[in-house]
Amino acid sequence: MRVALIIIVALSLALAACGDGGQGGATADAVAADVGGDAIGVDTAGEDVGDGAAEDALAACEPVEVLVAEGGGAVPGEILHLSPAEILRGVRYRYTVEPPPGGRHAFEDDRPIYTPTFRVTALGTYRFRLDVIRLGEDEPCATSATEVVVGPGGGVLVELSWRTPGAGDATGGGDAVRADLDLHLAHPNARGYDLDGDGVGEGWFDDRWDVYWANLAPNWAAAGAADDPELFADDPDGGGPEVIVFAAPEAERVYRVGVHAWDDRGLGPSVARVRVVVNGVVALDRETELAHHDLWEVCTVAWPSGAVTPIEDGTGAALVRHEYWDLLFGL
Ligand SMILES: [Ca+2]
Ligand SMILES: [Ca+2]
Ligand SMILES: [Ca+2]
Repeated sequence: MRVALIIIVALSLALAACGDGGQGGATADAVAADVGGDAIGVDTAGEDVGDGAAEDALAACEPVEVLVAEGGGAVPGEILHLSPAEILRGVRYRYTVEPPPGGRHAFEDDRPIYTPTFRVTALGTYRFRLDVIRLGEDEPCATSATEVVVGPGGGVLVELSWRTPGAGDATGGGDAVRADLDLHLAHPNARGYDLDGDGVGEGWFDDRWDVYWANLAPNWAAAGAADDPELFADDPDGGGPEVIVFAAPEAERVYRVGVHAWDDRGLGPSVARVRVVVNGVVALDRETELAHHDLWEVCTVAWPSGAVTPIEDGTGAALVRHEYWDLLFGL
């Protein structure tokens, strides 16, 4: 094992050194390889570490275990470091990933590399596969896989998913094109726009104090990112999930969670589902139907108590502001 790791490190350095210069020949251009389905991976592109491996056309082919330095569990936002348990001669390796719904497919570094890194952003199980492929061939001669389960971790995690019945999408699964809903998390400093005319901004779309698709990872509280929230990605046409992780909220603050129906794509209303997880425990799990441009003010989250309180409209129903956007432009 020790020898194998030294080889991996040396090889990574060698690949890094020739990554962009073109001197590396075979490795320079062959990067992300689509192997069909949703899996997109990184490939070692035929780079060979053995001496005299050219004669290894019939090299022994066997599954090579994928090692994950962080182990079998992770939290959203964590970067995983993958490596092969050993390096065989006369073959190349290809990594691919099957993420849970809403998870991204791309590795952090798409150069040919034996030791790729991958950032997990969705809750659920990621399956990493390592194909062993004989040089000059396309199909793997051996494959292994390992799984990493991503759980919510500490602090606050907010997850939005949705289904759009008008898209023939009864379950939220599959590849149907759906409406575009957006998750928001507003800081108490957020002002945004005053669209109800009461003289106080509602906070949504504040370019510094609302976390949403145009403000994915603001710097709040102290310098540095440790106390900042992050929205990992905007999903424009799937069913989500969109996930905001806020591992270390500031004390004595009350934050608000919102969902805006940005574009129904002519498919009619969607059913939005929001889950708020506080220190690993689901504190709120609610659904509300939203029409085009509706804005659902979902709940408040107080810190450090972790209290999650649904926002209601005075009759006990969810507070949904209608045409929240049209008004902004006087439409
Ligand atoms: Ca979206
Ligand atoms: Ca207002
Ligand atoms: Ca900060």
